[in-house]
Amino acid sequence: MTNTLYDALIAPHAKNGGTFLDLNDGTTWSYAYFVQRVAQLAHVLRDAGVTPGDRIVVQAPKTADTIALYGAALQAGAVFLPLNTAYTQTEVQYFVQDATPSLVICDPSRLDDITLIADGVGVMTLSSTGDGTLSLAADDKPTDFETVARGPDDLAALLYTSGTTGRSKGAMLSHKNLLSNAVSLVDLWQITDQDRLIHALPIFHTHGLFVAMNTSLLAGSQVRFMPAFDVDMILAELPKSTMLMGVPTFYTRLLADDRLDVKRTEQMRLFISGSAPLLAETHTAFEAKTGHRILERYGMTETNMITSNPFDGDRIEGTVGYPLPGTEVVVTDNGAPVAPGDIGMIEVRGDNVFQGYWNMPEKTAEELRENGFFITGDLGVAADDGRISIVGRQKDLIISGGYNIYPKEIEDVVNDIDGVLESAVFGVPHADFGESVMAAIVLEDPSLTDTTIASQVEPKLARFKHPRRYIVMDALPRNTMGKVQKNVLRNDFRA
Ligand code: MCA
Ligand code: AMP
Repeated sequence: MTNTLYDALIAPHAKNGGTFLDLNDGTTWSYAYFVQRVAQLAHVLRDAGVTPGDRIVVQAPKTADTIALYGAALQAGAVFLPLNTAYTQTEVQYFVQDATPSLVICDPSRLDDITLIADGVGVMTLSSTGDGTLSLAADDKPTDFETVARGPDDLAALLYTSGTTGRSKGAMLSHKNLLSNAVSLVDLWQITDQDRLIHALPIFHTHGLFVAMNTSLLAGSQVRFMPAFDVDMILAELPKSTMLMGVPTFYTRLLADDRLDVKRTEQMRLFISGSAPLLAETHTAFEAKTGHRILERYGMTETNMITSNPFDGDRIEGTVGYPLPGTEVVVTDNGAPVAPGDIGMIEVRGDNVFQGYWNMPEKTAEELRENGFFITGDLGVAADDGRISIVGRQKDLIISGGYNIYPKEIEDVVNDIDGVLESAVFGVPHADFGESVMAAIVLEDPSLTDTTIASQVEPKLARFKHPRRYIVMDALPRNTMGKVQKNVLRNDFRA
């Protein structure tokens, strides 16, 4: 029985006694134990009625069992659908209705909330202390499981990414999409079983789940698995580790600490940054303090990683490097390639590119060309030698601390409030998060206050999407076509 990802990432470790996860409580999971735990959880999934191709929705804390659950979903032939733990009940309800999973897994503290919206679907719990119903059920299960056959084109995961229309779209990722990218990255970044990765990212996004965990599993490296980002903890682990993957906020926060220096980072082999633009000044300051040049790479949920600065060779600040092996990148104007040095739309094709949006054939057709090129919405420039720089975004998107925030989703919620005529949500520079969310609003009812508006937005949207400031205006700035000029708002309120 073959199963593309399971066979490459998990099965080879059945007899590997080396450490896989090094946890906060001082305990470790060997690779061999991980393989057994994956099998136990696969039994629980099957007993809960999960059949091959079924989606399982997972809004769970970052624990070793959550990673094993990802492995179990692969082994049982299911489609793993992780969700940001910050999502509210309203947000989760949309994903459950859209993806029609056969099982939902959540933190015990959310059980009542989630059961209410799960619409008859089974709900199990996974807690950070190991006493959720899923983990307890797994404890008694056999430690082997007959792997379900899955081919390269079968779906392995469904990751939601917001859209400019305000409705989140489920990106369908196949076994081949995920494996091909992991193989390229392990090769390019020269990851081996001698590496020890500091893992402080969340595991519900491409970066922390696929870029970090799939590469570690493929290479058999050790993972110092932290529940969340914490400067003290990372500084303590640097002398014992070889790699760190982070969003730019990780690096600006580390830089602000005097304990970061050459000596502390001597053992480190590679610092990787992605998910948001790394400022050239962060790159330069990091090198000055540690002697390491951060390797910046570029990717998307729909495409996995697209480009990377070289491991050997120049890591140039402000650029995202070259297309990964097997990945084609073109910079276009309406689909036609532009000359090197000219700005255009970044388009990408390769085994890494997703299968389309779940239940949204029209959206898929708009963004994924028949010739296989995916239109990223990012504007870039290719140098003569093919090195890519991102210079802007055509899509209306804010990236705050590595989380993507689509203004339309917030505007829809604000506009729904009685007494609000219209709104425009935009990003302004923020020293810690890169960008931060602001909302310009035009009121019908002048007595409406910021606090009333915020109190109506907050239960509906995850905390990181909440506008940090509301600005009341008489009218939104518009161009002659009537389109709201967000660049004007950004300029006026950047300070
Ligand atoms: C937390 N808060 C945020 C964010 N994170 N607000 C805006 N943007 C954020 N990213 C809120 C908290 O709810 C809290 O609210 C307040 O800000 C301060 O929290 P703090 O403790 O400072 O935050 P933190 O818990 O330290 O988190 C910051 C973080 C975290 C470490 C940067 O956001 C993070 O891990 N980001 C990584 C995201 C990521 O993995 N992105 C990859 C996407 P209150 O005011 O209530 O206190 S995958 C992707 O983009 C593609 C494929 C790619 O290329 O990788
Ligand atoms: P997501 O929708 O979460 O997959 O985020 C993908 C988006 O993050 C891309 O389309 C880019 O706009 C942005 N992104 C990812 N990596 C980088 C990077 N290194 N520099 C600039 N933007 C990036």
